[in-house]
Amino acid sequence: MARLKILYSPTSPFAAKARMIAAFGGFSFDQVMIDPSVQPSELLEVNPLGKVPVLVNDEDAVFDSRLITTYLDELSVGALHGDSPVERFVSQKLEALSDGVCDCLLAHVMERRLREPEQISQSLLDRYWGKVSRSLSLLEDTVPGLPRKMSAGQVALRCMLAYLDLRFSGEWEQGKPELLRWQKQFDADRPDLLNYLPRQS
Ligand SMILES: N[C@@H](CCC(=O)N[C@@H](CS)C(=O)NCC(=O)O)C(=O)O
Repeated sequence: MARLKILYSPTSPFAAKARMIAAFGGFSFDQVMIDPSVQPSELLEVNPLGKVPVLVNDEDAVFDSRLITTYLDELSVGALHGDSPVERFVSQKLEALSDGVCDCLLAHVMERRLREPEQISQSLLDRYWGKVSRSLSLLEDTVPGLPRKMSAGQVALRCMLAYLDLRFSGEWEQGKPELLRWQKQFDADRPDLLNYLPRQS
């Protein structure tokens, strides 16, 4: 198989997830760091949406991150989401929820970053945070029941928690002992994957 290349930015939770899932699946890949805020031609040539991550092989460019997971899962004959239909559904749902939280967190960051202070909509920020907060409560109840065997969905969850730590440190952890415990266990189980977590460049 042709060598894979993943275009990423260091702070992106979606790009972190794509790289981590590729590593989790045992794929070798090259990483190309991109600054999507300047929409470089190298990015637009492979993704007209101008977003990272993009996975590139000899034949095609794959985006968005959920499709990258699906693509890598198919190449691994289903090893990333799990064997049984139930396992696969649990993993895919966890990925969908984690990605949805990242969408809200990113929108929250952008609302504050791109607008003049007097134009920032507090009701929009509250709406985004409500979605995040409800999702974290559901995950707090869910993680104790997750299997120890790691799945792509669990990798997506770990990336989402790392993005919370990066942008909302001190604002989400209260009342979340199970999530914090789960995160610690993930890090102990797979220290090799932690290099890819979103971080300030
Ligand atoms: N749903 C997409 C979201 C990707 C995304 O929003 N990427 C951000 C970085 S976190 C980006 O590239 N933004 C640049 C832009 O929107 O112009 C995915 O899962 O890949």
